Amino acid sequence: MNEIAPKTVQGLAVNLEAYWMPFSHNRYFKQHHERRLLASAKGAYYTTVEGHRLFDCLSGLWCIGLGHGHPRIAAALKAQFETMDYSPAFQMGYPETFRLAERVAGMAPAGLDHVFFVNSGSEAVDTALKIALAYHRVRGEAGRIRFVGRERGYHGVGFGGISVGGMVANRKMFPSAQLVGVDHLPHTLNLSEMAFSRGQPKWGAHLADELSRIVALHDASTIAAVIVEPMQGSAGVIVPPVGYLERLRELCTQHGILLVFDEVITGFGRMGAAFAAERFGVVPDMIVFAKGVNNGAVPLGGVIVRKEIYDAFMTGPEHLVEFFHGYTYSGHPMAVAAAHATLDVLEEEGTFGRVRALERVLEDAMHSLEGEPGILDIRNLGLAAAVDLEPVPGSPGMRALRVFEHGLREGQLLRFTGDTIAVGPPFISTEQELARMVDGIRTAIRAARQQP
Ligand code: PXG
Ligand code: PLP
Repeated sequence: MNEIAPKTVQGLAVNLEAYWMPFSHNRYFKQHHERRLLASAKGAYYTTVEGHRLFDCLSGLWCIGLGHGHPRIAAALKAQFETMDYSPAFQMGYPETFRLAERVAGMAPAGLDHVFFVNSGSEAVDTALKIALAYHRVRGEAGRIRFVGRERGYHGVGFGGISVGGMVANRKMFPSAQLVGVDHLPHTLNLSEMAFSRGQPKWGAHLADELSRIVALHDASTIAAVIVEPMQGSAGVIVPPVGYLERLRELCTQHGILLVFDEVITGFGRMGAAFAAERFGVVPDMIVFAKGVNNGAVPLGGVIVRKEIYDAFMTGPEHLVEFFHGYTYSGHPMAVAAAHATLDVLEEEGTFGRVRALERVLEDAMHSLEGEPGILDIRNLGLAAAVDLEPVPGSPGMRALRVFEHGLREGQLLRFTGDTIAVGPPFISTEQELARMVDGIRTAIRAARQQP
């Protein structure tokens, strides 16, 4: 028997102790779980175990743009389970998975037309990095082994992803386990130049030229790929400066380096387009996706690659495996079914246009917080925005935690990380809901300032 002292939630037959929660303050949560245990969800709202309704200000963790419990997705999942719950991914096929690959490729910029399926953003990132290394190798450029990521980038938690990622807390425990040969571009957030920018900041395109420095240092012939989030999500909605991604593209093309866009957050509608690549008019060589592809219903991710990349692997005896990589659940039929239903709804309801219209509403509402006490910056793009708060002196992270907790009392489930509050509301949100959300944030910010 396990002797750990139980911390039972009053009135609920649940002991919180055994579950080691991901990316969470476990001890604090287990003592302060009021309004934080969720019982159910429908549309843009959760209901807590105490019966409070919470507006889902981050669409889950950026993944359920169409809202919870969408009837089309529910029906697709039920039908799929009854037809075929699982099919082996290796050396066998399921037509719906092939059809999904074609659909996803059809939404990507021209030229990106082959899709590898995985089950999460982290797996998708590691897959893209492996494809990059193997691609250069099969083409006889085995010396291209280096990667370039970016400060404050988030590329999941695989060993590859934390290596190219730029969040020190995610990296510092694992120096021995990181890929060798990774450089990081500087991040583009500079408040003295761009605080309170609406949409893309005008300053900062020159920061892409740091890639030239890295190339000059190591020589292009050693660099496999550059990976960036077109808009940095987890770091708190850091929006690319005008011209920045274009410059990265030029430099990568000039030096034969693959450009990978990690669109785990930006893909499938968040930017008011199928992909940020489309929104910014910059075409990478690979797109990493997850989350929104099937509205977060069943874990699913993937990598979209250019034909030339796929074709480079298609050599050697035809009866042999070309790429030794894949997951038990690659292209899981349940995930695929949820994706078809999601893409049907996105298309039929013209969701990307709706996001573009709501973007202006969210921008105005969020920037109306400027002038509230202790706000250092407000940023936005697509249906995403963030507010940087002045930290409580000597206690980083405390201010945003307090705003988060006051937000719960205001009926708003906010996302906080460090002293940044991020929002990415569902695509189905109404203008009134966005206004209420921002009112809730305003009240929460003021209330948090009252605490010592
Ligand atoms: N790349 C990017 C750009 C991401 O945003 C991942 C990879 C990893 O995906 P998985 O599925 O392995 O978690 C992500 C995930 C937040 C938040 O609050 C962001 C993510 C996950 C959870 C919370 O910003 N991004
Ligand atoms: N570990 C063991 C022992 C396995 O047999 C497998 C898959 O067969 C894995 C790990 C990898 O699991 P997955 O394919 O779900 O990533």
